[in-house]
Amino acid sequence: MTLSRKGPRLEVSERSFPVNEGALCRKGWTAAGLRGSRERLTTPMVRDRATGEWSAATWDEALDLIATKLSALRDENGADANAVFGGGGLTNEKAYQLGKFARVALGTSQIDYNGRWCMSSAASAGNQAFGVDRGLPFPLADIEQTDVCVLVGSNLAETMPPAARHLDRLRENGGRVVVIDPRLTPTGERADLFLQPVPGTDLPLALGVLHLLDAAGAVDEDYIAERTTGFEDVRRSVAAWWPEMVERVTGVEASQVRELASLLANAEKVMVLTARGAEQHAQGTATVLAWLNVALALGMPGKAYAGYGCLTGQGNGQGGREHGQKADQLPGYRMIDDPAARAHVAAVWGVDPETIPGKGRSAYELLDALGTPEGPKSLLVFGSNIVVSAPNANHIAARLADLDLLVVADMVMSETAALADVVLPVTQWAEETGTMTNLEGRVILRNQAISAPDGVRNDLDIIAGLATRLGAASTWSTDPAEIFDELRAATKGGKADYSGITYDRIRDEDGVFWPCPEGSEGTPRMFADEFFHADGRARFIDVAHRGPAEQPTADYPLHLTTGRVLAQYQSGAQTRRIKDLPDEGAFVELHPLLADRVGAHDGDPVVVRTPRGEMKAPARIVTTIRPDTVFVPFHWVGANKLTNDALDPSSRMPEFKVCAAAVSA
Ligand SMILES: Nc1nc2c(c(=O)[nH]1)N[C@H]1C(S)=C(S)[C@@H](COP(=O)(O)OP(=O)(O)OC[C@H]3O[C@@H](n4cnc5c(=O)[nH]c(N)nc54)[C@H](O)[C@@H]3O)O[C@H]1N2
Ligand SMILES: Nc1nc2c(c(=O)[nH]1)N[C@H]1C(S)=C(S)[C@@H](COP(=O)(O)OP(=O)(O)OC[C@H]3O[C@@H](n4cnc5c(=O)[nH]c(N)nc54)[C@H](O)[C@@H]3O)O[C@H]1N2
Ligand SMILES: [Mo]
Repeated sequence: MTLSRKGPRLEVSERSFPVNEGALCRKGWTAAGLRGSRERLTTPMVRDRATGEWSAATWDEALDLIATKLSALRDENGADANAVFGGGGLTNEKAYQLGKFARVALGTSQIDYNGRWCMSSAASAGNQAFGVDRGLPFPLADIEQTDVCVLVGSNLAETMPPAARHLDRLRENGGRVVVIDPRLTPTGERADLFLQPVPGTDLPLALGVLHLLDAAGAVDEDYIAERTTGFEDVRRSVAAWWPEMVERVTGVEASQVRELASLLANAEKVMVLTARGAEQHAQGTATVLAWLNVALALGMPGKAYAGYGCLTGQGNGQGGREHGQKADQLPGYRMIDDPAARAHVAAVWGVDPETIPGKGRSAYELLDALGTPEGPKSLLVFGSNIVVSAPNANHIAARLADLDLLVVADMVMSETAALADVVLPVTQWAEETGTMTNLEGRVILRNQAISAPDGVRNDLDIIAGLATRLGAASTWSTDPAEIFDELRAATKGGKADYSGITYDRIRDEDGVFWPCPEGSEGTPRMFADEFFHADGRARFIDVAHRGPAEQPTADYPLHLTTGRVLAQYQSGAQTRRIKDLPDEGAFVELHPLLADRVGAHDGDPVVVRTPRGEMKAPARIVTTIRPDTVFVPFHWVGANKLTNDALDPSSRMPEFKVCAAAVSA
């Protein structure tokens, strides 16, 4: 993709790049629409708490005000009084610098980011099973060469449209596609086998599939013996999961469970890919582990054109989780409670390891603590629209209101920015340079193509401006190339080792895959010889089905699930402001049988209630959804007033994908 400036308009044109072959989705083609838009913020704004009125401020005024307040809060309440919230859309350089800013300039442990709501369950499962978390341990295009590709809770035809071609080519090559989703989506329409479980039951489905594979003698005993540990416990626990029992729990017919198992048993190469449908649950990690166990039992991970992968979401969803904006991590996917990791990173930062704080609260727990006696008193937000995208959003809005200081850096007045005390206008993608790490672990470089509007600043300038005002130790470059060099040193020897990657190499090679120590060519395909645990083996982990945290009741008899539509992105902060994209508004998808029961008519408003809140939106009556389930997209304010904030015990992922609900006309 190249960008050129033709008059005042920015044009996006095709460029062949190995990952997308020049293709973009509709949102990509129209992304330049925000450039020059009246919606763009171009001056720092300060809000008067008493009157609610906004006034423009100079950058010095705004940054001085923030730094003074942060220092005062720290003096009065300790360093953890200040908190930071980042995003998986930030470049690696920004994510790195934000993590360093929190630990060094603020001295706070309280930093986390929206990736915790994205692929953290898959990350946690990958770390447990493989000893490392790289979304796809192989290039995306490998999909075309497998025999059976199982998509568990992914609607990639609408969420990664350029990638849908790989499914089409796989089928042209004679391969099969399996899609598991409570809704028959455009992705499901591409499937040879489509299974439609009750939301939150992918885990028992996997147990049932493994039961059948084992009973049929289709597990790879040699691979299990040579490359893994822990299978015997898993074998024992799947023994009870007969197809008829799976049918009772999941709503998937026993014959379909058998069909899936036989498809897998007869394939040489199997790829199991999970996405948010399977992962955004209070048992998300266990669910991914259950599917990973299926892949391991078949001997797939490490085999060419086969294995397990997570379809990571945001532009920099992968890099965003490697460089230290997560509460428990330091750069290079190092853990913050590991003394050797602390010593290494402290040396790069030029600080005493003792001064680096420990592990902080996870995203939802952090937001839940804001403004409480024990919690942070300020929050700096970079790259997230929390009040739309956090679960149980009414509660989170109330927590934000109790803060002494809320600062939001954004390019538009998002719903969260509108609640802030200070809003800082930032540059967007085409106006800045930086690296991102895509879902394949490929580090790519996004070059600045055009100059930024007058008055806006890069996040890196804001971080440096605040760090300097706070009298922080270390150095605070604003040059992405310089920060990338520091990041390389900080990641050296870590799991996500970038030390052999340079901007020049990325340019020359169309991206470089980590791990890439100095002198390495990079690693497009992982696990061919060994996994990342010390003994080189993968782990089977025995998991049991508990079911969603909130079960239907007489008052809330339905399952509510949430997700995405093609034309909108995330909280909609950017896409709802782009005129070339249809802004249809929220809707409630329900089956005709359910619509009849509650007296709903297509297009007429219905009310959805859960124990946490309610919303009203037009009904969209479709035969493609289970009759016991309703679906609401989360791009518009509303869906997250309903969602449950139950968290996964290991990833701390909220249960966005299922809760109990009632619908009325
Ligand atoms: N158009 C568009 N594309 C996007 C984004 C966007 O906002 N808009 N966001 C990006 C980001 S950050 C992400 S994380 C990805 C997400 O990409 P996906 O994971 O593909 O997107 P979702 O729509 O959240 O969920 C996928 C599917 O899960 C199904 N589902 C719901 N509950 C369950 C369940 O219990 N089990 C199973 N098996 N399926 C279930 C939903 O019906 C939905 O079709 O998309 C990325 N791409
Ligand atoms: N119910 C429900 N809720 C969900 C989900 C779901 O499936 N269902 N999915 C979850 C998932 S997977 C995700 S990833 C989250 C995403 O939800 P959010 O974290 O809210 O993500 P965005 O809407 O992308 O918000 C990014 C904000 O940052 C701004 N921004 C973009 N780039 C930059 C930048 O470089 N610097 C700065 N300072 N700002 C920038 C944008 O204008 C926008 O306001 O939502 C989660 N919430
Ligand atoms: Mo995401």
